[in-house]
Amino acid sequence: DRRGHRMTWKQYHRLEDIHGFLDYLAKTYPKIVSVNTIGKSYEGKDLKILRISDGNPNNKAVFIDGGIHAREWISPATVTYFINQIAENFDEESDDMKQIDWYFLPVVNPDGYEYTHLVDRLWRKNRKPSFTGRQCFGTDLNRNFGYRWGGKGASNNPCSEIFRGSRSFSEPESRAVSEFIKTSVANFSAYLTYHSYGQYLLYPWGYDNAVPPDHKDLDVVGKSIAEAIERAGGSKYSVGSSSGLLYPASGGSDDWVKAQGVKYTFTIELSDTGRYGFILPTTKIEPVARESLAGLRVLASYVSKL
Ligand code: ING
Ligand code: ZN
Repeated sequence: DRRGHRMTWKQYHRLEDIHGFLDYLAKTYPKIVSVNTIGKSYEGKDLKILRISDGNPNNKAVFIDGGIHAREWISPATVTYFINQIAENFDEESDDMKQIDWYFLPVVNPDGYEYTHLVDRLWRKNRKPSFTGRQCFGTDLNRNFGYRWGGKGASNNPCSEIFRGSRSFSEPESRAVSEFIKTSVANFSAYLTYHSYGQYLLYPWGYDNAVPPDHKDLDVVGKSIAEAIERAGGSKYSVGSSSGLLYPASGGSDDWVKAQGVKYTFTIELSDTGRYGFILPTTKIEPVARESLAGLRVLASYVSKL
Protein backbone atom coordinates (compact mmCIF):
# COMPACT_ATOMS: atom_id res chain seq x y z
CA ASP A 1 0.00 0.00 0.00
CA ARG A 2 1.08 3.63 0.23
CA ARG A 3 3.30 2.90 3.21
CA GLY A 4 5.27 0.53 1.01
CA HIS A 5 4.44 -2.62 2.94
CA ARG A 6 1.42 -4.73 3.87
CA MET A 7 2.24 -5.46 7.51
CA THR A 8 -0.31 -4.74 10.25
CA TRP A 9 -0.78 -5.90 13.81
CA LYS A 10 -4.52 -6.45 13.30
CA GLN A 11 -4.13 -9.82 11.61
CA TYR A 12 -1.57 -12.58 11.25
CA HIS A 13 0.48 -12.27 8.08
CA ARG A 14 2.03 -14.65 5.61
CA LEU A 15 5.82 -14.87 5.31
CA GLU A 16 5.82 -12.74 2.16
CA ASP A 17 4.26 -9.79 4.02
CA ILE A 18 6.74 -10.13 6.89
CA HIS A 19 9.73 -10.23 4.55
CA GLY A 20 8.33 -7.33 2.51
CA PHE A 21 8.04 -5.32 5.72
CA LEU A 22 11.67 -5.98 6.68
CA ASP A 23 12.88 -4.98 3.21
CA TYR A 24 10.73 -1.83 3.31
CA LEU A 25 12.36 -0.73 6.59
CA ALA A 26 15.87 -1.30 5.25
CA LYS A 27 15.03 0.76 2.17
CA THR A 28 13.32 3.53 4.16
CA TYR A 29 15.85 3.84 6.99
CA PRO A 30 19.18 2.82 5.40
CA LYS A 31 21.23 4.71 8.03
CA ILE A 32 20.00 2.51 10.90
CA VAL A 33 18.27 -0.58 9.41
CA SER A 34 19.78 -3.39 7.36
CA VAL A 35 18.44 -6.80 6.30
CA ASN A 36 20.50 -9.90 5.67
CA THR A 37 19.78 -13.52 4.85
CA ILE A 38 21.62 -15.76 7.31
CA GLY A 39 20.74 -18.97 5.48
CA LYS A 40 17.89 -20.87 3.91
CA SER A 41 15.24 -23.18 5.28
CA TYR A 42 14.98 -26.80 4.14
CA GLU A 43 12.54 -25.73 1.39
CA GLY A 44 14.83 -22.88 0.36
CA LYS A 45 13.05 -19.94 1.99
CA ASP A 46 15.22 -17.06 3.21
CA LEU A 47 16.04 -16.74 6.90
CA LYS A 48 15.88 -12.95 7.04
CA ILE A 49 17.45 -11.04 9.89
CA LEU A 50 16.97 -7.33 10.48
CA ARG A 51 19.52 -5.19 12.31
CA ILE A 52 18.79 -1.82 13.89
CA SER A 53 21.83 0.17 14.98
CA ASP A 54 23.10 3.73 15.10
CA GLY A 55 26.57 2.36 14.34
CA ASN A 56 28.18 3.41 17.62
CA PRO A 57 31.06 0.95 18.21
CA ASN A 58 30.44 1.02 21.99
CA ASN A 59 26.96 -0.49 21.62
CA LYS A 60 25.94 -3.75 23.23
CA ALA A 61 24.12 -6.32 21.07
CA VAL A 62 20.84 -8.20 21.61
CA PHE A 63 19.49 -11.08 19.52
CA ILE A 64 15.73 -11.72 19.35
CA ASP A 65 14.02 -14.49 17.44
CA GLY A 66 10.49 -15.73 16.89
CA GLY A 67 8.65 -18.44 15.07
CA ILE A 68 10.86 -21.38 16.04
CA HIS A 69 7.56 -23.23 16.36
CA ALA A 70 5.28 -22.87 13.37
CA ARG A 71 1.89 -22.62 15.08
CA GLU A 72 2.86 -19.96 17.64
CA TRP A 73 1.72 -17.09 15.42
CA ILE A 74 1.75 -14.45 18.14
CA SER A 75 5.54 -14.77 18.24
CA PRO A 76 6.44 -13.40 14.76
CA ALA A 77 3.63 -10.85 15.21
CA THR A 78 5.21 -9.60 18.45
CA VAL A 79 8.77 -9.55 17.13
CA THR A 80 7.71 -7.55 14.05
CA TYR A 81 5.85 -5.13 16.36
CA PHE A 82 9.13 -4.51 18.23
CA ILE A 83 10.90 -3.92 14.93
CA ASN A 84 8.24 -1.46 13.80
CA GLN A 85 8.26 0.54 17.03
CA ILE A 86 12.04 0.79 17.26
CA ALA A 87 12.73 1.47 13.58
CA GLU A 88 9.90 3.96 12.99
CA ASN A 89 10.59 5.94 16.21
CA PHE A 90 14.32 5.43 16.68
CA ASP A 91 15.13 9.06 17.52
CA GLU A 92 12.50 9.14 20.27
CA GLU A 93 13.77 5.97 21.96
CA SER A 94 15.67 6.10 25.26
CA ASP A 95 19.47 6.08 25.29
CA ASP A 96 19.36 2.52 26.68
CA MET A 97 17.39 1.38 23.60
CA LYS A 98 19.54 3.36 21.12
CA GLN A 99 22.80 2.08 22.57
CA ILE A 100 21.96 -1.49 21.52
CA ASP A 101 22.63 -3.16 18.18
CA TRP A 102 19.37 -5.06 17.70
CA TYR A 103 19.20 -8.26 15.66
CA PHE A 104 15.74 -9.64 14.88
CA LEU A 105 14.95 -12.95 13.19
CA PRO A 106 11.12 -12.97 13.28
CA VAL A 107 10.56 -16.34 11.59
CA VAL A 108 13.17 -19.02 12.35
CA ASN A 109 10.95 -21.73 10.85
CA PRO A 110 9.47 -20.29 7.62
CA ASP A 111 8.57 -23.68 6.09
CA GLY A 112 6.54 -24.64 9.13
CA TYR A 113 5.00 -21.17 9.37
CA GLU A 114 3.70 -21.30 5.79
CA TYR A 115 2.50 -24.87 6.35
CA THR A 116 0.35 -23.70 9.29
CA HIS A 117 -1.25 -21.12 6.99
CA LEU A 118 -1.89 -23.53 4.12
CA VAL A 119 -2.34 -27.06 5.48
CA ASP A 120 -2.25 -27.71 9.22
CA ARG A 121 -2.80 -24.80 11.63
CA LEU A 122 -1.30 -26.73 14.56
CA TRP A 123 1.99 -27.84 12.96
CA ARG A 124 4.96 -27.26 15.31
CA LYS A 125 8.16 -28.56 13.70
CA ASN A 126 10.06 -27.68 10.53
CA ARG A 127 9.26 -29.58 7.32
CA LYS A 128 12.34 -31.67 6.59
CA PRO A 129 11.38 -35.30 5.96
CA SER A 130 13.01 -38.19 7.77
CA PHE A 131 14.02 -41.27 5.84
CA THR A 132 14.21 -43.78 8.66
CA GLY A 133 11.47 -46.36 9.07
CA ARG A 134 8.03 -44.86 8.62
CA GLN A 135 8.61 -41.56 6.92
CA CYS A 136 7.57 -38.57 8.96
CA PHE A 137 8.11 -34.87 8.57
CA GLY A 138 9.78 -32.34 10.74
CA THR A 139 12.27 -31.81 13.53
CA ASP A 140 11.48 -29.78 16.63
CA LEU A 141 13.99 -26.96 16.17
CA ASN A 142 13.81 -26.29 19.92
CA ARG A 143 15.23 -29.78 20.55
CA ASN A 144 17.93 -29.60 17.84
CA PHE A 145 20.43 -27.15 19.37
CA GLY A 146 23.81 -28.52 20.36
CA TYR A 147 24.05 -28.14 24.12
CA ARG A 148 23.29 -31.42 25.93
CA TRP A 149 21.49 -32.47 22.74
CA GLY A 150 19.58 -35.75 22.98
CA GLY A 151 18.91 -35.66 26.73
CA LYS A 152 15.63 -35.38 28.63
CA GLY A 153 12.40 -34.14 27.09
CA ALA A 154 13.31 -34.83 23.48
CA SER A 155 12.45 -37.78 21.27
CA ASN A 156 14.47 -39.86 18.82
CA ASN A 157 11.25 -40.79 17.01
CA PRO A 158 10.91 -38.78 13.76
CA CYS A 159 7.13 -38.95 14.08
CA SER A 160 7.14 -37.28 17.53
CA GLU A 161 6.18 -33.62 18.03
CA ILE A 162 9.44 -33.18 19.97
CA PHE A 163 11.77 -35.05 17.54
CA ARG A 164 15.33 -33.94 18.27
CA GLY A 165 16.66 -34.52 14.75
CA SER A 166 19.25 -37.03 13.61
CA ARG A 167 22.09 -35.12 15.32
CA SER A 168 22.63 -31.69 16.87
CA PHE A 169 22.16 -28.93 14.31
CA SER A 170 20.95 -31.42 11.70
CA GLU A 171 18.46 -28.78 10.52
CA PRO A 172 19.37 -25.82 8.28
CA GLU A 173 17.29 -23.41 10.40
CA SER A 174 18.88 -24.15 13.80
CA ARG A 175 22.32 -24.41 12.18
CA ALA A 176 21.94 -20.97 10.56
CA VAL A 177 21.02 -19.38 13.91
CA SER A 178 23.99 -20.99 15.66
CA GLU A 179 26.45 -20.09 12.88
CA PHE A 180 25.24 -16.50 12.90
CA ILE A 181 25.62 -16.16 16.66
CA LYS A 182 29.02 -17.90 16.73
CA THR A 183 30.56 -15.92 13.87
CA SER A 184 28.82 -12.59 14.48
CA VAL A 185 31.09 -9.65 15.15
CA ALA A 186 28.43 -8.54 17.62
CA ASN A 187 29.08 -9.90 21.08
CA PHE A 188 25.61 -10.57 22.38
CA SER A 189 24.60 -9.49 25.89
CA ALA A 190 21.10 -10.93 25.64
CA TYR A 191 19.06 -13.48 23.69
CA LEU A 192 15.27 -13.56 23.74
CA THR A 193 13.31 -16.28 21.94
CA TYR A 194 9.55 -15.77 21.71
CA HIS A 195 7.15 -18.71 21.90
CA SER A 196 3.57 -19.26 23.01
CA TYR A 197 1.69 -19.93 25.10
CA GLY A 198 1.48 -19.86 28.94
CA GLN A 199 2.88 -16.47 30.06
CA TYR A 200 6.27 -17.58 31.32
CA LEU A 201 9.69 -15.94 31.41
CA LEU A 202 12.05 -18.90 31.37
CA TYR A 203 15.80 -18.95 31.85
CA PRO A 204 18.23 -21.89 31.53
CA TRP A 205 18.73 -24.61 32.05
CA GLY A 206 16.11 -26.50 30.11
CA TYR A 207 18.04 -29.77 29.76
CA ASP A 208 17.68 -30.71 33.43
CA ASN A 209 16.75 -29.36 36.82
CA ALA A 210 19.83 -27.21 37.27
CA VAL A 211 20.53 -23.51 37.00
CA PRO A 212 23.56 -21.56 35.70
CA PRO A 213 25.93 -19.88 38.21
CA ASP A 214 24.37 -16.44 37.56
CA HIS A 215 20.76 -17.62 37.89
CA LYS A 216 20.08 -14.97 40.55
CA ASP A 217 20.85 -12.23 38.02
CA LEU A 218 18.54 -13.89 35.51
CA ASP A 219 15.81 -14.15 38.13
CA VAL A 220 16.10 -10.47 39.09
CA VAL A 221 15.91 -9.34 35.46
CA GLY A 222 13.12 -11.80 34.65
CA LYS A 223 11.01 -10.60 37.56
CA SER A 224 11.62 -6.99 36.63
CA ILE A 225 10.52 -7.68 33.03
CA ALA A 226 7.43 -9.48 34.34
CA GLU A 227 6.51 -6.49 36.53
CA ALA A 228 6.83 -4.14 33.57
CA ILE A 229 4.60 -6.36 31.43
CA GLU A 230 1.92 -6.48 34.12
CA ARG A 231 2.09 -2.71 34.68
CA ALA A 232 1.77 -2.07 30.94
CA GLY A 233 -0.97 -4.50 30.00
CA GLY A 234 -2.07 -6.51 33.00
CA SER A 235 -0.82 -9.97 32.01
CA LYS A 236 0.85 -11.96 34.78
CA TYR A 237 4.02 -13.86 33.83
CA SER A 238 5.68 -16.54 35.97
CA VAL A 239 9.48 -16.41 36.17
CA GLY A 240 11.84 -19.34 36.66
CA SER A 241 14.08 -21.89 34.98
CA SER A 242 12.44 -23.82 32.13
CA SER A 243 13.14 -27.20 33.70
CA GLY A 244 11.95 -26.05 37.11
CA LEU A 245 8.82 -24.19 36.04
CA LEU A 246 7.75 -26.36 33.05
CA TYR A 247 9.57 -29.58 32.28
CA PRO A 248 13.07 -30.71 31.33
CA ALA A 249 13.72 -30.33 27.59
CA SER A 250 17.14 -30.69 26.00
CA GLY A 251 18.36 -29.10 22.78
CA GLY A 252 16.60 -25.78 23.31
CA SER A 253 17.98 -22.65 21.69
CA ASP A 254 18.22 -20.79 25.01
CA ASP A 255 20.47 -23.43 26.60
CA TRP A 256 22.87 -23.41 23.65
CA VAL A 257 23.03 -19.61 23.52
CA LYS A 258 23.60 -19.42 27.28
CA ALA A 259 26.39 -22.00 26.98
CA GLN A 260 28.04 -19.67 24.43
CA GLY A 261 28.32 -17.10 27.22
CA VAL A 262 25.38 -14.81 26.48
CA LYS A 263 24.37 -13.34 29.84
CA TYR A 264 20.61 -12.64 29.69
CA THR A 265 18.99 -15.56 27.90
CA PHE A 266 15.23 -16.05 28.10
CA THR A 267 12.52 -18.10 26.45
CA ILE A 268 9.34 -16.05 26.63
CA GLU A 269 6.03 -17.86 26.42
CA LEU A 270 3.57 -15.17 25.34
CA SER A 271 -0.20 -15.10 25.98
CA ASP A 272 -2.54 -16.55 26.69
CA THR A 273 -2.72 -19.08 29.54
CA GLY A 274 -4.84 -21.58 27.63
CA ARG A 275 -8.24 -20.18 26.76
CA TYR A 276 -7.31 -19.84 23.09
CA GLY A 277 -3.80 -21.24 23.27
CA PHE A 278 -2.03 -21.18 19.90
CA ILE A 279 -5.15 -19.82 18.15
CA LEU A 280 -4.93 -16.43 19.84
CA PRO A 281 -7.51 -14.00 18.37
CA THR A 282 -6.14 -11.21 16.20
CA THR A 283 -7.58 -8.58 18.58
CA LYS A 284 -4.98 -9.73 21.12
CA ILE A 285 -1.96 -9.06 18.88
CA GLU A 286 -1.59 -5.39 19.74
CA PRO A 287 -2.15 -5.70 23.52
CA VAL A 288 0.23 -8.66 23.79
CA ALA A 289 2.90 -6.99 21.67
CA ARG A 290 2.56 -3.64 23.47
CA GLU A 291 3.03 -5.06 26.95
CA SER A 292 5.88 -7.25 25.68
CA LEU A 293 7.65 -4.14 24.39
CA ALA A 294 7.43 -2.66 27.89
CA GLY A 295 9.29 -5.77 29.08
CA LEU A 296 11.89 -5.38 26.34
CA ARG A 297 12.59 -1.80 27.45
CA VAL A 298 13.37 -3.09 30.94
CA LEU A 299 15.74 -5.68 29.49
CA ALA A 300 17.50 -2.86 27.61
CA SER A 301 18.00 -0.97 30.88
CA TYR A 302 19.78 -4.01 32.39
CA VAL A 303 21.87 -4.58 29.27
CA SER A 304 23.03 -0.95 29.43
CA LYS A 305 24.35 -1.55 32.97
CA LEU A 306 26.62 -4.47 31.97
N1 ING B 1 7.43 -24.43 24.87
C1 ING B 1 8.84 -24.69 24.99
C2 ING B 1 9.19 -26.01 24.31
O1 ING B 1 10.05 -25.99 23.45
C3 ING B 1 10.66 -24.75 26.66
C4 ING B 1 9.21 -24.69 26.43
C5 ING B 1 11.47 -23.70 26.45
C6 ING B 1 11.22 -25.90 27.11
C7 ING B 1 12.82 -23.77 26.66
C8 ING B 1 12.56 -25.99 27.35
C9 ING B 1 13.36 -24.94 27.09
O2 ING B 1 8.62 -27.05 24.63
C10 ING B 1 6.78 -24.20 23.72
N2 ING B 1 5.52 -23.75 23.80
O3 ING B 1 7.30 -24.33 22.67
ZN1 ZN C 1 7.32 -22.96 21.13
